[in-house]
Parts: sequence; C-alpha cells; structure tokens
Amino acid sequence: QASDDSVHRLDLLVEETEKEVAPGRTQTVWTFNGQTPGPVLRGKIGDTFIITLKNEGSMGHSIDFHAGDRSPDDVMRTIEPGESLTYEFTANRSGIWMYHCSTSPMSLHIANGMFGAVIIDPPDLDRVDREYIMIQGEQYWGSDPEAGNDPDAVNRADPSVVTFNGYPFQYEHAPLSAQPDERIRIWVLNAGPNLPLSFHVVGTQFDTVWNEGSYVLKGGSGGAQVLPLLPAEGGFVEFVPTAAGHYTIVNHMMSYAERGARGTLEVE
Ligand SMILES: [Cu+2]
Repeated sequence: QASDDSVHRLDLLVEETEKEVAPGRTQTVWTFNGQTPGPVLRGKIGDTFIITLKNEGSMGHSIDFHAGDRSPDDVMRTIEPGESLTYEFTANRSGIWMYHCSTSPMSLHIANGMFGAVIIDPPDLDRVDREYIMIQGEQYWGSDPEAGNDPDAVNRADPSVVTFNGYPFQYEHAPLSAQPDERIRIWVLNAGPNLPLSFHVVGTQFDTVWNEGSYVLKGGSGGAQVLPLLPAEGGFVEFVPTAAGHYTIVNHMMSYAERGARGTLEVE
C-alpha cells in the first residue's frame, strides 16, 4: 500500500544499455534507471510527484505520465542527450497508470523498454495478504541485437517474445509464491505497445476485479475469469486459492502466452 508521503521525488535516468532480455539473448535496451520496466511509483490521491528526467542516452527521449493530467507541450517534450527536465503532476484519480517515452516512433521506444507504472491507490483499497504487479511488454528482435528491437517487426506487431515485467517466462523459472487461503491481489498493466492482454490465472476465479478506475466486480455471487486490457489499460484482480498447487498466470491469448506471457504462482 502507498506510504504516508504526500510528495514523491525521483530522478529518472534514461540510459541505453545492454541487457539479457531472454535466455541466450543479450540486446540493447532503452531504460528508465537501467531497468525494464522502469521503477514502480506508488501514492495516494492528492499526492504530488516531482520527477527529474535526465537523458544520458545517445538520442532524444521523453516521458509521458498518464497518472497526471497536464498539458503535454512542455513536460512531455523530447530532450536531447545531456539535457534534463522536471515533470510535476498531482495524482487526482486512482489507477494503475502507464508511463512511457513519447518520442517518435513511440512503438520502438516502448518496445525497447521505456515503460513503467504508477499506482495510485483507490481510497477504499482493502488490505490483502500478498500483492504482485504484472506489466506486459513486447519485444521484436531483429538480426542485430546491438540495434535493439527491429522497427519493421514492431510495425508488423508480430513479437518475438511477450513478457511479464520485461523477461519471457521469468515466473516459470522463479514462481510467485503464496500460501493456501491467502488473498492475493495482482495489479496488471498492459504496456504494449501493440497487443491486447487477456489476464487469467489457471485454477482460480477472480472474486474482485478493478478495471480502469472502478470495481467491475466486488462481492455478490458472480466471478470473473479474465481481466481484459488493451495497451495502456490497467487494473487489478483478487482471488483466494484454497489448495496447494501450481497456478499458471497467463495471457489467455495463447499465442502470446506461448511466446513468454506466462508464469507460475506456487501455492504451498
Ligand atoms: Cu525514448
């Protein structure tokens, strides 16, 4: 849950670096603070965020925070290598909000790793036993790993891998964990840039779904099997696995699951 701080200050350094993006594949990525996705920010309605963006890359970059409503002209401008800007916004509405580089071509800057999430808690947010966050991303490899993703492949929207939190199948190798009868909340953001997400956890039924600003399911006799999210949409699901086992977290668009948008929740 969000801290008591009402002002959040953060430096975000744009770096172009090399990273292992999948087993056996190291390629150039464009990052906020060296990681893909960038850091998760969290706060409450009314909080102020003061972000200093510093471009330490080799080309122009920028940032767009969906978590604040601001005229784009100044704060979302592209800055050149060596430049910096300050981007201040107040969180007026709850949500899991995307941020991303908005320099053209945006599809390539996002695919190369320049995306992240800001969580603004709804005021009535219940306490749960465990919370996780899953951000879906896409990679489009070309023949030259040093060049990063291949712009033509990005345009075809035919990804090499689809990831949760930047790396395909990472939660099959290192599963999420929980104990029986714990209430689990998973925040989910689809960072795109191009593909939909049909978020499902095999063997569970969601009893609570919050999607783009409101509860679409809470209490009552109904359940949900999926949280559907187009690019830049976000929400959360809650469920309570009652028995030990291996529950698969999956984009139920199966071709994307089979390219990496799949993981395991281990309940024991
Ligand atoms: Cu960029």
